[in-house]
Amino acid sequence: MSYVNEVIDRVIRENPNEPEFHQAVKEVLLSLEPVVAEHEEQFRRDALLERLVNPERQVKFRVPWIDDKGQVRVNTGYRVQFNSAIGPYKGGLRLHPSVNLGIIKFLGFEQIFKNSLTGLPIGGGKGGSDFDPKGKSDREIMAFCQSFMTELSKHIGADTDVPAGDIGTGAREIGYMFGQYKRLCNQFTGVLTGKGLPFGGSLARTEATGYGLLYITQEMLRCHGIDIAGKTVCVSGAGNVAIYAIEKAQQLGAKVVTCSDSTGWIYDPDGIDVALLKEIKEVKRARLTEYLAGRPDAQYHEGKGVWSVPCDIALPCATQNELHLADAKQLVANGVVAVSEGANMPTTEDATAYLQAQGILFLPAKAANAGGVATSALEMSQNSERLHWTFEEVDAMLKGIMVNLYHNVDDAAKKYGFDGNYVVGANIAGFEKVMEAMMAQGIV
Ligand code: NDP
Ligand code: 2IT
Repeated sequence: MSYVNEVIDRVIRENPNEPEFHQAVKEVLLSLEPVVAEHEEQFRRDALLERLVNPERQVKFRVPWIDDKGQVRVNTGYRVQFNSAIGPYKGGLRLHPSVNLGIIKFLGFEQIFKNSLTGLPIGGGKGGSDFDPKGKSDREIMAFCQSFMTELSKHIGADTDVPAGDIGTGAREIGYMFGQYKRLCNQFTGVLTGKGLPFGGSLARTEATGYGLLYITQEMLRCHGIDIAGKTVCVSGAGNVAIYAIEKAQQLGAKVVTCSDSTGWIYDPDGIDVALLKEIKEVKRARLTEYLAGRPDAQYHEGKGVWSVPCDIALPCATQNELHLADAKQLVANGVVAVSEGANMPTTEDATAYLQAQGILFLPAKAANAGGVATSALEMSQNSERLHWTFEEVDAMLKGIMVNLYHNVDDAAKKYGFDGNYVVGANIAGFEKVMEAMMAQGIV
């Protein structure tokens, strides 16, 4: 059995009931076969892959908080500090009832390679809780965030581990967590990113993941002689990533006709009204059904369905494993040319394989959505020098990072004979720097 397969088997055996983590490890390690083949003896001796798939540290903790009725509630908090070979652990905090250790490990593992691809000095980590923010009052959100940070504060720091937002964690939650960290540690440092602008946040961080997704997708299309202007785009999700992906796609002249949340989806043949979507999701925190009140010609459907709408470009921006083989087949039948992942691992293994086999341009999450964490790293830089950069400066850097990232991924794929396979390209390009750093730092 190959070294890569031995390590995959061991991961599956030693981490039962963590299917998303197995999926992420398999995808990365199988892509690395050509690099591993070049260094097999040394990697085996140094157990490089075994170290890569084992988090440096993982903490799991109780998060008690009191709801508005005076009832004590208990959630579970996690922080997985996966790999610090190239910088302090960096990655978001997910607040969603589906969160468990396996989900956080899959996200933390992906984050290692994504962060490396940005070219910035950030290691990989992820955290979160099974707390469900839906339907909670502001006071309940604050109570949860303060309790969560009371424990998390013992494990993070501006030069150790810098969390940020993810599903369910936006500017409001980061604000409450930052306030509690400062109160407990008596330090005003860049310990979190995605902060509010008055207290160390970076301009363009809110927009960064969605904007970055469009910058890199535009570059990929440009290199294949395709102009994004005039194209029809389907987006899933209606959160931070989806909203700013829709906004930038429209600025670039494309027409986005769908978005979705966990209860249903919108088809708006005239193009999604982003101002209305922001009002519903960012201000009112309401359901997508409200969209129809402002756009009577749009359609609302219960359940899933955005991938049934004909489009040139598909941008899954909601959650993992949301684009299945049947969806991929429908997209291809409808003439899709590119799929870029705004969410983390939104496309199932078989759907990815199918899209690639059909010659669809497929940009995996760790390349496509790296603009968010890249801009978080720019927020860390601004915090360190205690300066603020303008929106235009940060946005220009983000664009430069995404364009470069595309070419690094494309070059890595070509170098190993996988021209156009950006899954292989991203995994190899992300891995090479981490591997070099791990080898240089000895057995740690
Ligand atoms: P948000 O919480 O802002 O939005 C998430 C959106 O996806 C909501 O519309 C939500 O609907 C929907 N959604 C979430 N979970 C599910 C589910 N299980 N089934 C169906 N729909 C679901 O999160 P983000 O936009 O920040 O994150 C979206 C994705 O992008 C995630 O995969 C995240 O890891 C990834 N990502 C985020 C980055 C960031 O900077 N925020 C950076 C890089 C990647 P509802 O509100 O109804 O639950
Ligand atoms: O998945 C991701 O890259 C994020 N949720 C953003 C992490 C960050 O530190 O900005």
